[in-house]
Amino acid sequence: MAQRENVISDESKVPEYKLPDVLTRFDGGKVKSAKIWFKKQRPEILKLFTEEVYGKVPGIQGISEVKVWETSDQAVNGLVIRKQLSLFFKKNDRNLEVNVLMYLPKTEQKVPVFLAYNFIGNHAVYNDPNIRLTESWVSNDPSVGIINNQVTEQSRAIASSRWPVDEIIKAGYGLVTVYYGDIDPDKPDFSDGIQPFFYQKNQTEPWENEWGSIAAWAWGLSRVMDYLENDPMIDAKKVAVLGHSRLGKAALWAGATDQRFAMVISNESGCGGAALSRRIFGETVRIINTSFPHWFCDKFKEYNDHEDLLPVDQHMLLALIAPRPLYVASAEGDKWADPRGEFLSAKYASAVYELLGLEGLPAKEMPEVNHPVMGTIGYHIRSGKHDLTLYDWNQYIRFADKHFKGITR
Ligand code: GTR
Repeated sequence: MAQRENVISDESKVPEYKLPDVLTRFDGGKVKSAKIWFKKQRPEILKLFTEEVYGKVPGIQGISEVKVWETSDQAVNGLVIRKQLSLFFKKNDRNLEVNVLMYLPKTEQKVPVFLAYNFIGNHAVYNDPNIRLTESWVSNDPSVGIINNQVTEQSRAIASSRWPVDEIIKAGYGLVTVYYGDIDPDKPDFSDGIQPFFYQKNQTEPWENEWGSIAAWAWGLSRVMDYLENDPMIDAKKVAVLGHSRLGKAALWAGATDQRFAMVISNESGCGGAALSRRIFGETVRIINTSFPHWFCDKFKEYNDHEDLLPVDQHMLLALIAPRPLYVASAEGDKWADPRGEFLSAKYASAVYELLGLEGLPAKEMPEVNHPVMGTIGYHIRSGKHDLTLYDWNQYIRFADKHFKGITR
């Protein structure tokens, strides 16, 4: 667990800081047109995040094989389609299996979907005995029968409060979910998961500027997207990539690196996600790099206690999502993730949306608790603690209705 003492949790203690301006070129000029943004500024910002923060993907690896385990139209009392399949990645003697679970509304039309990683395994998201149990490494939790890093029946549906499948389906969306540890087990060791696929002889971990786990998870979301583009039931032009907390960081990086994601949703992603690093409020670069030394590229550690030296800050990550709809959410009781830093980041990213002729975030000041605002950027801070709740999902559904269906509620 990260050390939570001696961190700034009081607004008056936030030091003065100067953010890099997202529309100022690194050679000092101003970005005044969409063309310069897309041709010059955006690639430079993307490169800096790649080289200094999340790390480079070292090579290309596509899906080697797809195995569909089942497509049932009898899920949820016969009202919903459940599809389970595995994506296999193979190279030399390596084989990685990524399990995909989908719940889709019954319709002849291709459906828009939310694509999101889960934390414990697909079987934990919904009360359905037909979901395959993950065989991947999972963080131990004896209270729910996760022992020797393997899940058991006891952990079925334990995360179901985070996955309101019925509401998602009723609104006309599908849910596509994957256990994030299928791509890279969340531990400070690079002997398993996807990274070793790219090692040269005798290499045991990624090089200094190569991917940490967040970039690997983001890469995995793109590979799931490769599959979704070929699934006749899915409207691949309407895939909203969503993630909570560390998986929100991964969703943002996936959205930045892969423009096929039509919408990006960050639920309480905090440090290294939506929150501004220079505020050093709550979790800081040093703290995150110490508690989770495997999440970012090694190079990022050079900015421990030196956030001011970062050539970028997280509002510039959010700006990379433009012109696509972006939602950033915070929780009042989640100071660790710096709600105000997440709001400000969304606000400063707006400059790029506005340059592109879109409404960015329709709020200059932080909105009140439980008062969502939705332009092309959406934001809310809800009451309660660090979690992914039905309240959050209801806003994401409204946001998707607005941008995918043109419906305002
Ligand atoms: C915390 C970490 C956060 C956030 C969170 C989570 O311990 O400090 O950055 O990622 O975990 O993923 O739940």
